Amino acid sequence: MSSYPATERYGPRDRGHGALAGAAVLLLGLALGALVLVLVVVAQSADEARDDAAAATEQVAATGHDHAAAATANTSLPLTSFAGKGAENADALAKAHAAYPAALPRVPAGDLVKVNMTLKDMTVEIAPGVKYNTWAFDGHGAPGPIVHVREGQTVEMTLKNGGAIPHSIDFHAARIAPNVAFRDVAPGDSFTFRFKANDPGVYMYHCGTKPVLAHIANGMYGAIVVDPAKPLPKADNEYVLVASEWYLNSDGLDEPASLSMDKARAMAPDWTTFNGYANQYVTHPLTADPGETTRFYVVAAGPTLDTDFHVVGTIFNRAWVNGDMTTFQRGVQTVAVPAGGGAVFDVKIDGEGLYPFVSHAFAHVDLGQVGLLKVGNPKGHMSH
Ligand SMILES: [Cu+2]
Repeated sequence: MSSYPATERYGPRDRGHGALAGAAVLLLGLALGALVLVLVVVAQSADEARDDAAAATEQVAATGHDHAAAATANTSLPLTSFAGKGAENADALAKAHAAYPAALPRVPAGDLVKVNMTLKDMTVEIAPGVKYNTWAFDGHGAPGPIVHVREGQTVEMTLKNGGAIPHSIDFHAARIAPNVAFRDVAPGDSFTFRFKANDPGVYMYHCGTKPVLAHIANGMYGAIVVDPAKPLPKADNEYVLVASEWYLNSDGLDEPASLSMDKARAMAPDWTTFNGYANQYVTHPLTADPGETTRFYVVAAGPTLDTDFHVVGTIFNRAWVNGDMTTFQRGVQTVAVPAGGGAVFDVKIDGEGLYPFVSHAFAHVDLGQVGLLKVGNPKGHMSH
């Protein structure tokens, strides 16, 4: 960039001295020797200026080239997308798939809630016929189990590492020194720590081992709901949705896919899901009866992208934005749930029908982050 002002500065001076020298030769021959000297100096200056400009240009070009080379090394652009590439018998596979149970489990009794998770490396399906090699909390795949406690309870977390490399668990619901509690656990080891759930909300938990992008992208995340001591208004149905995206190095149809770090860095997912499997609640809708209040606890696990939560055909009666359970907003259409964040939503739907819930950043719907709330027993189908 510095070459541009240098060229502007030296260019006009070069021309100015050249014209002056010509006039001097014609009108004042006596000064010829001195002017020749001036011309030599000016010419040298011009040469130096050109050299400087050329050097600067080379430097810019070289730097630009380095950036391009680095970008290529990191992302291997253009990336091959496997978006939407399911098996030929996708419909039958989708029907056969057992949907992740989204219903919020009960709060265990007592002051101390013991949570045990064993990490496993395992192959799961993330879309019909699409297999993926995950690092999974508690042998289920992604997301890990839903943890549900009440404000004031103590969580005792035991993490057993049955995987091949070190892992850890970071609870966003905890106020605790991460270097102690969220430390890496070596393969074959287990580690126990406690924290008191003093802050109501809906939170993400995830593996915090470096590179965190890879550990989350490989499925190491889940939701913990901390009920407030003073309960929220009654809801008839309570569902937990963990939104995330998947970055594949192959289509996963013949052989399981693994993580494409290039795509994860480029934020170019092949699939995005609620509870780890594309469109699973379209095939297996969540349910409610007409007139009931349905509560969604939504966590955006990322690893990188937000989820703009919206229920088609209704408006949130209550939205506890950012999972802040001290206050809610009314009459809200769409709420951004940031990667690493959570929020709670109530909808009271009187009319029978199929109500899609989506991330209204619609690329996510296209990639699989959509489901249906089936209210009553409606006739017909939604094409979402
Ligand atoms: Cu991990």
